[in-house]
Amino acid sequence: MPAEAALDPISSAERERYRESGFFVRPGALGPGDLAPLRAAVEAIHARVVEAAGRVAAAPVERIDDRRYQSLLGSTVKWEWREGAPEIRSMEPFLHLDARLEGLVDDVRLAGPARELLGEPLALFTDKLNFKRPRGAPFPWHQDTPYWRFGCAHTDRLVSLQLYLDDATRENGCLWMIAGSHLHGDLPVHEDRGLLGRLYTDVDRVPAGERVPIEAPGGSVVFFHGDVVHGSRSNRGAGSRRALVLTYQPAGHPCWNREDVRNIRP
Ligand SMILES: O=C(O)CCC(=O)C(=O)O
Repeated sequence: MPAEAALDPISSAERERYRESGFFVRPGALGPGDLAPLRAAVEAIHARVVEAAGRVAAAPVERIDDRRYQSLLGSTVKWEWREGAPEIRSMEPFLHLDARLEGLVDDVRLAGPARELLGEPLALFTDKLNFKRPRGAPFPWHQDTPYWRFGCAHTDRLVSLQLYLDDATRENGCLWMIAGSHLHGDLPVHEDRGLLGRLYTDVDRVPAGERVPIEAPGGSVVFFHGDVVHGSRSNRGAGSRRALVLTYQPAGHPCWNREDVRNIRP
């Protein structure tokens, strides 16, 4: 974190947007000087994971809903949907693989607004790294809360953010949000889509809400509620659309599906 990083308190407009729509965006919250080392760090992780997958003793690839998953380097790696593609779609957790990335969790530009939204000291809940390479698959509409409910009793006290490492556009598969969808609790899902597929929201059966593409430059941060319906389309661009996803919870709780507690430094 650069020494000059300082909390920019959330405005009443941002608070209202979060309350009414379930999200707000801070364009360019991190600058180019922050992004270059972060991009290098995530590419180093990608290379290490691909290398680990090629080892004879690597954990086997498992299939859920015919998608490829693999436990590598202490992370659950989801491979790109195209059969055989040696590209990571997303992996969770990932912060333990690089100290520069791990320190980001305390950065006031990320944790500060989350702390203001929750109104209490924070701990990390979970961390995910999404690569979305060119031709990377869409992320179907979904809410995060139903996924986390297995293993968390305080899903109403979580705040997530997505930090774009690259400029995000409709073409390269920016995030989309359905404004106000967080106000309705658990929404209908596609029961016939398999084990994880049944966590995808059936948007034809949810209350109407504006579908908002979050087009924003690299370094922008989207803060969002665990119940807001969100997703992304495939990457039709020539470059990656990489992003870090962090979720915070009240201090003192262990990370999701883990035993360690990672409190945020004030
Ligand atoms: O980054 C994306 O395309 C969407 C990711 C997402 O919604 C998730 O990781 O839960």
